[in-house]
Amino acid sequence: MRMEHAWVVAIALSAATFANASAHDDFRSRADKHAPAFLMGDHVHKPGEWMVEYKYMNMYMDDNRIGTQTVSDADAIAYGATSNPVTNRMATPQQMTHEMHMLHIMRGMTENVTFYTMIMLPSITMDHLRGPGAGPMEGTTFTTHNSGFGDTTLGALMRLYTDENDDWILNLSGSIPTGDIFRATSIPTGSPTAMPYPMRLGSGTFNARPGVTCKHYWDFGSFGTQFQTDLPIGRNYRDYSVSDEFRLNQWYSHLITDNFSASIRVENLWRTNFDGADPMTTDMGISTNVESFRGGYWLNLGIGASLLHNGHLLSTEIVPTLYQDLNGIQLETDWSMVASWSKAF
Ligand SMILES: [Cu+2]
Repeated sequence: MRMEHAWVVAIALSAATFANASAHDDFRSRADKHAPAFLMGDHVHKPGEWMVEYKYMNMYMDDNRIGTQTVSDADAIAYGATSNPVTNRMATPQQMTHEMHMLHIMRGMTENVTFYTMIMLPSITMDHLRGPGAGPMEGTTFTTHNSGFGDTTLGALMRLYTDENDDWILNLSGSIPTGDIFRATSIPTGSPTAMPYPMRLGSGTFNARPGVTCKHYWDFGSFGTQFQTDLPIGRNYRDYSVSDEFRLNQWYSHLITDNFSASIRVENLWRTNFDGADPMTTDMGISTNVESFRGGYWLNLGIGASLLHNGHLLSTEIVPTLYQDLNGIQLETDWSMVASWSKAF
């Protein structure tokens, strides 16, 4: 094809897309215009339009699990005495609360390209029980806490295809390592020791975060499917890298009215173990320092609702974990919840 012809085709295609987009605004202005609250990267904005979202997430983890089996704190310490590698000699984690405040800003650049950023503020609390390695302190408990900036995500959402009822959106994004990965605490032993892996605020690496979302709208609701990854590139300055993460989601949102919807979502989540090792965690006195005890599979259910009022979108989701199969011994995830406010300008 000659160059002039290519331009004519390109202009005609973008004109067609633009015409379509204006004609099918109805479906994209209802309570189900965004995916359920936990998800991101599922929609684009009009050129020049901004969106601001505040999101609060809370993940609650209580009790340890070996593979698919929940165990007591005493059994967690006993398991660590013979596991490969040996661990939990100093202490075992008992429970963790992982809170996250997130600011999400989007801006439509063209009809089919939207830029976005996510700024994260995690707040992490973990309770522990001391083991036989703690000598006279064995059987006592302690709590550690960490909070601050997490990693920051930047990206572009590219709408590959759209018609009256459908959107296909490619998420090209990555995170930059703004979250601290090396803080010490004196709480467990009286002298400074490095925070274990799950207590750290960031990955320490640049991560690639590609994903893809397909949505289909009906008069009565919408269906979506999303594949989203989080892939650390290389190792961080502490000489390790966190899990590769793969999330596959399917959801259905049902419109009760145009301004109120209820959703059900199923998430499959896979994580690999960590690579490398922080030199400060080679003493694996606690299972949260073991790189080979980080991966696994989780099956999550999301039950959500969204309310659209005067342009404000309020969304919430309760996310029980239905099934999980964890490498080695780890804290099990019981449930998560998320609440979000967003508005487009
Ligand atoms: Cu948005």
